[in-house]
Amino acid sequence: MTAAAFVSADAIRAMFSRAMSAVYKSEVPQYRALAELVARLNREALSVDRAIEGERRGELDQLGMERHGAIRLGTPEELSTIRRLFMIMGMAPVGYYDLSVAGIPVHSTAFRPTGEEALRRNPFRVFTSLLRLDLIEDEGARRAAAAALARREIFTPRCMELIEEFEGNGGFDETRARAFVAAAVETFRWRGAATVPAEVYRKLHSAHPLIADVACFDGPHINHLALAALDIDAAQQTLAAGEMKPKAIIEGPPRRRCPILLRQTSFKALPEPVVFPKASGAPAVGVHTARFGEIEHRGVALTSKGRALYDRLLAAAHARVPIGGDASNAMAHMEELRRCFEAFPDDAATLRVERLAFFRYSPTASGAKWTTEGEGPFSVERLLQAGLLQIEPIVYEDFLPVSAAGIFRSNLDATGPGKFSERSNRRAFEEALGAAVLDETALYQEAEAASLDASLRALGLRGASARGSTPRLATNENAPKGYWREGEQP
Ligand code: OOG
Ligand code: NI
Repeated sequence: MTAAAFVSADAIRAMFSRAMSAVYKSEVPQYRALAELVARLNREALSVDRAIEGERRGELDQLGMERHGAIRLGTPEELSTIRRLFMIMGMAPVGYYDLSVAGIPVHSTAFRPTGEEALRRNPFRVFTSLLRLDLIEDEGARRAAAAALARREIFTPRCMELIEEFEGNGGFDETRARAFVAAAVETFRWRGAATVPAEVYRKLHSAHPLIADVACFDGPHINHLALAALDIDAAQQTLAAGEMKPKAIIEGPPRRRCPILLRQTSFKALPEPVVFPKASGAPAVGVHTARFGEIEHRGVALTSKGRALYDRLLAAAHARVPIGGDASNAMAHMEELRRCFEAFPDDAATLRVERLAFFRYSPTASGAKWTTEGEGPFSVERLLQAGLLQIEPIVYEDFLPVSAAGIFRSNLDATGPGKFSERSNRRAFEEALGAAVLDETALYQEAEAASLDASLRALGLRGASARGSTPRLATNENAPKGYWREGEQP
């Protein structure tokens, strides 16, 4: 079969996310209700505020598509096969998240598309966690969990066959792509039956609720999907006023004119019936609480400097007004957060000049007509001032460990230990994965540099360097009219 007849990874990912959405809506009716609510609020936001529409033009066609989902795996083998499975959908592991510092015994990555065009076609990504039994004190629980995990096979034989076939041939035709999506969805379905007796479930649950969630079932059920809300504060208020109770606070930065990183909220996980096997007699019935629905709103990606400032301000707000166990001081916390973030510049120009955030450069309409005849010298600053070059934010496509821990915590029906002693183990994670995770900041950096490079070429300013590196600009010799002075390089 020729490469031309292969279905694209983007198309397979789109099929997969649509299939997951349909399955999850049928399994969790509250999620269907959330999707309807978010769609209505987004329509309202668009009709009252045309400016938002303009701002988000690039996002509109994917507004109703799920932005992400999350799964939790039990073994290194599961993680490495998941990497092969998501690769087929054009999703690569980006970033390492250590959640043990927040008392969650997992470490994680996000499988996601990395190209601009791929993200635009279908943004679906999967936050993927690997359980860390090494952090569990209770040896009995650790052993019971490991034994249950060793017995399970989370991929169907057909799914494994198709993964191998894909790797051998380099692609899928339409029929195989459909068969693959159907087989992949099987892995993430909900199982209403536990694989261990109720006593074992309770034992694992009391060691940590996450262990029970991962080790007592035959597969890594998708535990939530997330939709994009144009106005996440309005969505939070609407949820709070209705039947679907949201978590106490929106995770991430406060509301701003210039949104940064990622803000998230969710309705809380619901207790669902589970059947437990019994050595003799009728199976026992119990409940398990794991699955929920989430809303997200994304802003500009931050540089390492911007991210350090974000982390510092967030930590300050959490230190000054910690959210209590019952979250009764959520309002005071949000107010403190807003106050702390006054120190974070809130306009695109300052964010760019201070190198706090990443921007995409493009020539303006007048830039397109512009020639360098009789002009010069130029710098990025002057091209922006002269209205020849323009910027737009590069959207943050990743996750935030403190926020993720907050989401985990509000959806576990018990509070675990405060935190594990900080033992991040990226090496073990990457060994299990069978690959290194990509560095998210480098991806944004490259996207920014490539856009500047292409813009300078379009403006006829020669000497811009090859893609991917910081442009090295022309000197006097090879740029007769428009040129860059050494000291003015961006
Ligand atoms: C994942 C929680 C993290 C997010 O949006 O930050 C997450 C989980 O509960 O398994 O999805
Ligand atoms: Ni999430």
